[in-house]
Amino acid sequence: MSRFVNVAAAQLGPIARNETKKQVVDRLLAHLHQAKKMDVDVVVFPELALTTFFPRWFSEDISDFDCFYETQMPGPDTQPLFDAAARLQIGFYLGYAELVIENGVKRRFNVSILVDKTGTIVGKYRKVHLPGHGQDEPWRAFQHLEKYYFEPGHEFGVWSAFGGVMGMALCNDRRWSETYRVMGLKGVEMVMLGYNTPVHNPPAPEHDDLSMFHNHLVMQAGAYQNGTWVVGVAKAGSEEGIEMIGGSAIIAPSGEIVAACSTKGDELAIARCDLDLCHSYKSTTFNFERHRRPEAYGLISSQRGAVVPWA
Ligand code: CDT
Repeated sequence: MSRFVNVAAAQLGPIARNETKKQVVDRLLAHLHQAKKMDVDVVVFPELALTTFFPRWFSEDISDFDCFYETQMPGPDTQPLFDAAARLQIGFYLGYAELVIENGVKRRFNVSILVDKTGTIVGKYRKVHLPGHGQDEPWRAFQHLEKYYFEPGHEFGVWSAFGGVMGMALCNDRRWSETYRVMGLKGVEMVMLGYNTPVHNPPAPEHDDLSMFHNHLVMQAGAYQNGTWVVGVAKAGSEEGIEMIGGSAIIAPSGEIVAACSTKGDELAIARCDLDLCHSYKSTTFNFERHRRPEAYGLISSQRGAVVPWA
């Protein structure tokens, strides 16, 4: 049996700080139109795909940056994406910054949504693993203030869409095996994730040369170990003087990369993904019911940091 989903990894080149949301949405619409010509079912955009990666700058008053957040989805700037989805009969995953008022309190999250071919939101995910730091650290060549600009989400979900079990994650989530495993335990067949990864990591410059290797390593391992497709999509290139990795890739449940972007600009990588390929991994090597030993994994959910038992 085969259940095919045609997927596009819709990489974006840099988004300038002064680029308007309308200009960015026009770039996303160009991707949707081009993807439709190639019979794509769902287009995956990057993390924070509507703006520049603003957590690289500190502002004493957090609300100075409220212009980078969406207070409604769809909103006036993003409605054309939903209209195009319904008109073209094409779905999309979109990462953006969310600002909501809940119980009278302003809350900010780094989120993604999954939109189906009717232009309806079928799921929303709030990023769990926020990297970087929560205070101004001016010694850095540039900052990574996600812990300042966002609250963490608390759940990895899956949604029924495009004929399969779809999961969502965002950027740093892809480095953590727990991300994929929790979705794997919910039967995920395709994990969509957008990312913004600078080549240079100020606290660990010795890793810089390995940034692309690590990018693919974690996504390929997550795919194989959970028998799932993974679609990882970058915002790439030199954004406000910061070099971001590209390397957007579509990865099969075998762990193999089956399509990838080769530039640092706006580019589509497309693959015909058979969701039934997941079965051969989920029912053999990674038959969870048969082989997992949760009784040996208690620390994974009860303890955060590493503790040497005899120290
Ligand atoms: N956006 C995001 O999550 N980026 C991180 C950068 C880590 S370096 C502080 C990533 O994991 O790629």
